[in-house]
Amino acid sequence: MGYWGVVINNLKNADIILLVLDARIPEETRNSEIEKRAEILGTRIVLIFNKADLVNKKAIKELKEKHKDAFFTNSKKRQTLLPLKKYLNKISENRLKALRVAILGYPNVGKSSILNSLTEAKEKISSVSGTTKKTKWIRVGNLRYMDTPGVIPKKDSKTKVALTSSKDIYKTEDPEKIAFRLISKLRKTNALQENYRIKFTKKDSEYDIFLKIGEKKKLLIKGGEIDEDKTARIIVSDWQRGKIRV
Ligand SMILES: Nc1nc2c(ncn2[C@@H]2O[C@H](COP(=O)(O)OP(=O)(O)OP(=O)(O)O)[C@@H](O)[C@H]2O)c(=O)[nH]1
Ligand SMILES: [Mg+2]
Repeated sequence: MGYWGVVINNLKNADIILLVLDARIPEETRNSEIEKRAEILGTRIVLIFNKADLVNKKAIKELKEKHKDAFFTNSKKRQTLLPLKKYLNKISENRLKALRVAILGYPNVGKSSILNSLTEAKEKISSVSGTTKKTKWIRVGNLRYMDTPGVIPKKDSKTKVALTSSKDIYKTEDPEKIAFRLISKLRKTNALQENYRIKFTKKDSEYDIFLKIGEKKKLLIKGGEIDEDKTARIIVSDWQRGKIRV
């Protein structure tokens, strides 16, 4: 079965879908292919804004207002999963058959971490994307959870895939392009100033900001110039590994 076939199969075997998003970039980590297909099948989708610990309170508040039915989690802290657990228990309680809960989303958003925190499962988690290779079922009482490999929409560009932490930056060509895109996104927040302790103004280009980070981190090549390849990989890697809060 091809990749999309596996996804369809997972969707068909689910009574409810937990679509896990990276709360730092929720729009980029939604998946319209999955959402459309779920709508056709009539399967309920619940949005989970995971890695909420990496997002400032004001932004979380705005997201909560916009997505009243969603859940906000830090899957490393079990108690943040309690409202979701309660919600699932409630819908599963009077069912004759166990409620099948599929955990779907981009690679690396924290699907397996969520499963581990919702249950006593000990699925492998890692900052390297593509950790979960096969669909796996875990049964707890009247709930059957399905952990799934991450899904990247077919139409996604390479840059977007790297931004969503789905492709390891050390295995990517042209890391500068991805770093510039990330800087362009993050410069609207205080994330870069706070994380790298740099200062810049509206007049600075993405490239200027990029060089300031390389300089601050002393990423130099012989002759004192900034090592641009290394700087790009470090910035994107920091992002992918959750070291940059927004
Ligand atoms: N800060 C933070 N990091 C998280 C959170 N959830 C997961 N992570 C980290 O994100 C990385 C990916 O977590 P996984 O649970 O392996 O993600 P996944 O979606 O199962 O990934 P694949 O199996 O590759 O599709 C790991 O380094 C986790 O420690 C969270 O809520 N907050
Ligand atoms: Mg996984």
